[in-house]
Amino acid sequence: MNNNKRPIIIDTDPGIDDAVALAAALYSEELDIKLITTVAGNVSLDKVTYNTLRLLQFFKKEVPVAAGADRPLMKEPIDASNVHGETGMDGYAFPEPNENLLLEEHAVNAMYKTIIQSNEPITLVPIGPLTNIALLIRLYPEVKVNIKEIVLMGGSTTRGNSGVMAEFNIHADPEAAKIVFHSSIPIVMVGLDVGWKALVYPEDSEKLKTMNKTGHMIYHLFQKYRGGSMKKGLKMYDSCAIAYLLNPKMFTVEETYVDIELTGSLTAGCTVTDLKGYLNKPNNVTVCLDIDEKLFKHWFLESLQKCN
Ligand SMILES: [Ca+2]
Repeated sequence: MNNNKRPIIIDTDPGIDDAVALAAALYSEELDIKLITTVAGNVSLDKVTYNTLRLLQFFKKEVPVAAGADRPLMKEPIDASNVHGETGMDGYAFPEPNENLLLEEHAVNAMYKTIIQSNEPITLVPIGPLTNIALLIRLYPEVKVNIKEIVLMGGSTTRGNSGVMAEFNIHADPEAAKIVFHSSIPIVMVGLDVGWKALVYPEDSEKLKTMNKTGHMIYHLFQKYRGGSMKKGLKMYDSCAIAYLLNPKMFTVEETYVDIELTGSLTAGCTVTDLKGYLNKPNNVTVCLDIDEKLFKHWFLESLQKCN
């Protein structure tokens, strides 16, 4: 194993765009995925865990998987099967999963052990609701010293995709997001501002179809994905978090203060991003404001080219 690889834990809810992000991460020479944890989000915990195991079997990659929270901390779950299909990954006949990769322990305990035992600080990459990460911080605050940063897909500095002002992952569990954003761990928010520009068009999808086995699989998932439309571009939200890990230079970022609206009658789940300093609070987040679309597209296709 290459010791220069960056150790990460991915917390995920596959989800079609999660599946694409996992492909890019699993075949990267620069990332060492120590653990994959699952969280209820796009679809139920059982389904996202099953999907994660099916993906690993498809990729022939052996990474331990631990199932986490089956619901948000406080609110009722939001169902996103209208975006990702009934199973969360409709459109492709996957092999049966390798259940041996599934740990018996809860995701939060598995994360704790992985972080505490690591010689090098771990980067957390949540690409679903932040329930597991919030529980980890509350149950085991001692892990903070060995977390390098949290690079998360979520939030928006402008409008939402789940509520008028709320992005799905934050909206799904705003209380968890509040705990994470106030944890004092360095946070990079890779949200809708960049996800809306990380687009895959029909001509890109056609390239994937014949690229390799993974490209073929993703091509078929894309036929069922409602994160945008193929004509106007499919949004690769979760892949942006992986892109940031590997190539932060393609992003325009700003350090600022971000808080989560919990009680707004119309705006609960909004990531209130104080770019002009009205709240006079210390910066707690590095916010991605823009992405170089051409560099992203190049990185995206090149990453999937490396897959089986
Ligand atoms: Ca996701």
